[in-house]
Amino acid sequence: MKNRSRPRLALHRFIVTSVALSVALLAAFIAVPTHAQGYVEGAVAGGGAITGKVSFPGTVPTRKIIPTKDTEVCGGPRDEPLVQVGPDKGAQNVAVYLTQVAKGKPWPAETKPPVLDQVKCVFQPSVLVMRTGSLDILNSDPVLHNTHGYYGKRTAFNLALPNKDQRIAVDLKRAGEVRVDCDAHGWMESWIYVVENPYYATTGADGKFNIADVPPGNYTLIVAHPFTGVKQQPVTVVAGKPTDLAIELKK
Ligand SMILES: [Cu+2]
Repeated sequence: MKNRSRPRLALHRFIVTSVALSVALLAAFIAVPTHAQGYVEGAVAGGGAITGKVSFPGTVPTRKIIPTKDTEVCGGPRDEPLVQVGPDKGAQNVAVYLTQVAKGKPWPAETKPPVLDQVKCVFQPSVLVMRTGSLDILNSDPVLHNTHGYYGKRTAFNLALPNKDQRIAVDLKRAGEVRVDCDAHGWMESWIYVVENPYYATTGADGKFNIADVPPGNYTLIVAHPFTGVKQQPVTVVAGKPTDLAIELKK
């Protein structure tokens, strides 16, 4: 009997060792620093700016929102514009950012993590651009929000925030698009674009943006909005000059 049990013991040890090794390997992967690798910060010689205006021509599309609960906080039925468009057709809250930049200006000094707030059952902001790392989810309402973020179909975070002024930090570990819903209020939606380099902006109320200190060269500018999706635009930056773009948002 003893002899028979030995191979079993050996097998058992092998399994235990393998599991321990796998856990150690997994831990090594998880321990990767939260900020994206690959972008090199440094001084920019002869940098140029990318400036421009994003406009949305035509009729502003709307959707009907009919809150079915918490109406004392969330409000009543209404039509909400799907794009925030100003008087000169300028589209607000559009994310613009460069992809695949190997090196360039340093990231801005970090003070506090960005905040995704929930006010009267609406996410604020509706579009957020940030680097990988910490994001504060805040509930400014006296009702439960169940804030649920996704990279594609995969959950990035899923938080119940039952109390007013409750704040929970989450960690967005990789670049990409994160859609945020509220499982308690079906109409709530926000988009976070997690970027790999500091060349990004969101458009202001006039639709304008400015991305400064870009090293001369050819780039791809991403223009992203929840309604129109993600579009790419080639852009060439010349030393010391602004490159001005007129971008039309189209569905
Ligand atoms: Cu909610």
